[in-house]
Amino acid sequence: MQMLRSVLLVMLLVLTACGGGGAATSPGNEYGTGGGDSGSTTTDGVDRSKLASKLYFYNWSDYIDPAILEQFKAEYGVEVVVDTYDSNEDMLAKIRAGNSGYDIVVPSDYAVQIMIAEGLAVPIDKSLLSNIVHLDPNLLDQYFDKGNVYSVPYMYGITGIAYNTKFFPNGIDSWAAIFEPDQIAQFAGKFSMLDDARETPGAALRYIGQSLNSTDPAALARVKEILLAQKPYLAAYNSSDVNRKLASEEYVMAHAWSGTAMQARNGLGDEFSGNPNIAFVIPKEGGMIWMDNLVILKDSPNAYTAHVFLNFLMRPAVSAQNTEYIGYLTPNKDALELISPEVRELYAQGFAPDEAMYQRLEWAVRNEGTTAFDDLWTEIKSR
Ligand code: SPD
Repeated sequence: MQMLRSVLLVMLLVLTACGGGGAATSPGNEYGTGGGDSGSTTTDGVDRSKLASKLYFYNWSDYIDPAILEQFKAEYGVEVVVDTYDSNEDMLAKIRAGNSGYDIVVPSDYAVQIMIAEGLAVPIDKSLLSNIVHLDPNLLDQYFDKGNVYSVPYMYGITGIAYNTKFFPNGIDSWAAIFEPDQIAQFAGKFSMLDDARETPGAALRYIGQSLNSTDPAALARVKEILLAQKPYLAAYNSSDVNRKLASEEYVMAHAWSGTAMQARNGLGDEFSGNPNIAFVIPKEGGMIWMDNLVILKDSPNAYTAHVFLNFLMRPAVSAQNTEYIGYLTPNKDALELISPEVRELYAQGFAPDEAMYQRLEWAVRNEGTTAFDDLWTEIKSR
């Protein structure tokens, strides 16, 4: 982990220049068939005759620049149809039911572990992913998919508190600001927590000095008390439009992903304008670091086309454009040099981790005991 931390730090602070460019050069392996364009393998290595006319992408909301989908369609003639979800658990429930019709999903780390264990993912054919060379090797081969047999990283980020400096002129440094009744009463109905079985109990666990992976019954009992005491003051458990509600000042703060905070700060394309008062912090007690990954489903109807799309997303110019739009952190080392100075400046202001922050970040893992979080979350939500 130390190694990963150091490399990420170097990437973000020094932004080492690496090679760029990147038209796909993959061979046209046998991999499913599609009903789309006619033609044959061209200089980019893609066999047009095997492309489907549509690709079904099940992704988190506000997590891809729509212009990238237009570029893909213009180049390959494939329409990418996007449906969205707001938690790993919602995505998994839909996929487990089978015949979802989706080709690609974007599980976080621990959810990749679940998908592999449950046989929901197909092995990636790396001979179709010539652009994988642009990914930072230190962000590959993670604990949830050793060897990247089933997944490739899409974006990573951190979870903390996004807040409006107008209402918090002295900043925020502790989870107490969002959990303690005597501090939140004045902001009743004006803040949210993530609607997420791992994130929200995880934040409360860190607040009481525990690992966010702890399933110790006494710790979870305390977490339940904290979350139930907080609930009457919450506007909502919300993982979908926190960016918009922070930007419009309907919320004064929110438990949020770093990219959500960046979108609230910078706006999101033509969808809404940003608010320069938005800041982001990982509280002193710590928060979550996570990685979202591209996975092709076992029952994907268009696996060849899915690989072509993954390879397209890994082009440095495409990844940089996407990163700039959605505000998260790219694992593409050759995209980093293309990120604007404005976004890099916000990274330096806390929207990306620095060395001190890394000391208090933790990954969520999946094991036999972590089903306790699903039970706890069901109970909290039902109260
Ligand atoms: N709006 C896109 C949000 C993606 C967040 N995924 C990470 C979840 C980690 N628990």
